[in-house]
Amino acid sequence: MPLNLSTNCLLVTDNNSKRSTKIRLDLYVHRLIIIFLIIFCNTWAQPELYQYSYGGYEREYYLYVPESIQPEAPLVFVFHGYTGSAAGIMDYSGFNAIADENGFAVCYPQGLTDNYGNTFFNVGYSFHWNETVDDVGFAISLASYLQSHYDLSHINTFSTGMSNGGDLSYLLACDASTTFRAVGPVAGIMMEWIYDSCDPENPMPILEIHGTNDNISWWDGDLEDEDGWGPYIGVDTAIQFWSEVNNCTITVLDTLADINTTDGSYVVSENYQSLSNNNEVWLYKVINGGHDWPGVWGNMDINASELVWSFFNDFSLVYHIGDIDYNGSVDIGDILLLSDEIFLNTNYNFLSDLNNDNTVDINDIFAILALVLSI
Ligand SMILES: [Ca+2]
Ligand SMILES: [Ca+2]
Ligand SMILES: [Ca+2]
Repeated sequence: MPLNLSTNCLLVTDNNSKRSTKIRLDLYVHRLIIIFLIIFCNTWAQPELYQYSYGGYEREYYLYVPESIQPEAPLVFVFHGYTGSAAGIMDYSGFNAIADENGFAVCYPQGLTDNYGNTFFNVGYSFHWNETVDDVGFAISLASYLQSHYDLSHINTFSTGMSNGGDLSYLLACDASTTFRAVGPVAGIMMEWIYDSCDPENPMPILEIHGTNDNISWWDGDLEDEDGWGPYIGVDTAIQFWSEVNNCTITVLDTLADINTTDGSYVVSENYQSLSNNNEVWLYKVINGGHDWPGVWGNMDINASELVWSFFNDFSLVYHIGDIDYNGSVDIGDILLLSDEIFLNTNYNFLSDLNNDNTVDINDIFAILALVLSI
C-alpha cells in the first residue's frame, strides 16, 4: 500500500507537473498571441508618413486609416498652422481617435518651408509675395489619389485646419468646391484677395470656430494690413459671405453652457440655414477667446475637433455606387444615364464606375445590369 500510495503520489505529482507545464505553455501561447495582436493592430492602425510628388516638390503627409474602415468612408484633411507641423496637429487635435470611433481616414499634409525657415501653406500672405507653391493643386491632387488608392469617398472629403491651415481651408472652399464637400476652419480668416475672387462652383457648408480676442487672426480683420500678414476680412464678413453663397436666410443664435468657468471664455453659436438647400453655415464665437484650438488649449467649454467632425458628419452625403440619379435605388433610370455617359463620353463619374477600375465603359453596363437583374 505504501508503495502504491507512493506510486499514486508520484503519479499525481507527475500529472500535476504535466498539467502545470501545460498551463504554463497555454499561458505562454496566449501571451504570444496577445503580444502579436497588439503589435499587428498597432502596426495596422499607426499613422504613416508618406511622400507625394506634386508641382516639382516632394511633399509629405501623414495618413491615418482606422483598421475598421469601410469602403467609401469619408476623408478628412487637417492642415497645420504657420510654423507648425503635420505631426504636431495630428498629436494635439486628437483626430485619429475620433477617426477610430467614427470610421473615416485622416490626412495631415506637411507645409513646405518659406524664406524665413517657417513651414506654411500658401494663401498669399504679403510676406510670401515671391512664393509660388500651389497648395490648392496639391490638396486636390492628393485627395484624388487617396480617394482612389484607399477606396475612400469621392464626395465626403473635408478640410479643416488651424490658423494658416484654416485660411487654406477657406481657399479650398472657393477654389476646390468640387473636391471638398465642406470645410471647418479653426482660427482661420479669408485673405481679402481670396474674398474678392471667391466664386465656388458648388456652395458648401462652412464651420468657423474663432475667438473674439484672437491676437493673430483678428476677429475684425485687418484690411489695412497693420499686422503684416496682408489684408484680410473679419470673421463676421466671411460668415455673411458664405451665408449668401449657401442662400441661408434663417439665423439661430444660442449661448452654450459655460462648462469650464476658469478658462476665461464662453461660446455663442450662430447657425445659418437655408430653405432652398440643406447647406448650413455654423459659427462658434468664443467670447474673449484667443488664438486657440478649443478643447486642447484656450476655451475648454467645447472641443473643436469633435465639433468639426460632427459638422462634417452632418453634411456628409449619402449615396450608393450605381445610383447615378441619387434616387435611392439602382434601376433602369441609372442604366439609361450610364449608357448616355458612355455614348456622350462625359467626364468620369465614380457613381457610374461599378467595377471600380477608374473608367466608365461597357463593363460597367454589364455590372449594373447584373445588379439590377440580381444575377
Ligand atoms: Ca468657459
Ligand atoms: Ca437611381
Ligand atoms: Ca468601370
